Amino acid sequence: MKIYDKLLELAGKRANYFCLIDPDKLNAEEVVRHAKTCEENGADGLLVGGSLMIHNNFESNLKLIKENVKIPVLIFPGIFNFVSPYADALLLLSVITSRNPQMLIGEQVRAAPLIKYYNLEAIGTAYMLIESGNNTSVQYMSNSLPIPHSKSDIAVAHALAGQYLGMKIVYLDAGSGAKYPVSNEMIAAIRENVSIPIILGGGIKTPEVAAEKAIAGADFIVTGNVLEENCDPKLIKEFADAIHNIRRQ
Ligand code: 1GP
Repeated sequence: MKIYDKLLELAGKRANYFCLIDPDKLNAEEVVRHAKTCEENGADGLLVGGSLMIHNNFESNLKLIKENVKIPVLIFPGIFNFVSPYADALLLLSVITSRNPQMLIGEQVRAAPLIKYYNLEAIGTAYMLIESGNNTSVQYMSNSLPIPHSKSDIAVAHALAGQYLGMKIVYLDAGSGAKYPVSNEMIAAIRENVSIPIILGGGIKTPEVAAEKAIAGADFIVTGNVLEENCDPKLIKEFADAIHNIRRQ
């Protein structure tokens, strides 16, 4: 079964929980422990990626993660040389809120031949950056303006454009370490207008807020920062339980 079909199946049943792991911030031992702790406490999948690569350990850490968990491992390529065969799939992001051609198509063209070479499943992703109270790494690194926090109509138009262009998933991101997450109103407005699954991340710090976002219509809730310094099994379980409680049937 393709990973995308699996994601559709999961999204049809309930809201789901993804943990984001930045391989650059963890050594080999830490990355295995972190990935296993996420799986054992209810994560439905792992996103692996980040905005910078300082330690040149992306591929070795990704391989270790893949060898140690059974849940889907998806590359979340903050940097487009993050293409590797040691993943179940790759979210091929186009930053559709950007007007920087390199982020819209340039980086994808660089990545595409390698994706084919590795026969990696690529999931075309309409990546939308939403203003979140501070200038986030992704905003700075992609040289892109985010959509203003309160402009749900602009966000809906972007999500619709992504869907009509054939993208398979919307990733609504306030950016890692956002001061505040994407609003419930914006999530609900997008949910009402598009049928493809919605991944939601950026600034999710408590299980209660994660549940709110799932109720508003997000199919996959991502946490990164909140577990980065302390990969607390109890907190992961609380996130997973709160999110899984939101059923779709
Ligand atoms: C960032 O959506 C992710 O792209 C996760 O954000 O690190 O703030 O949880 P946080």
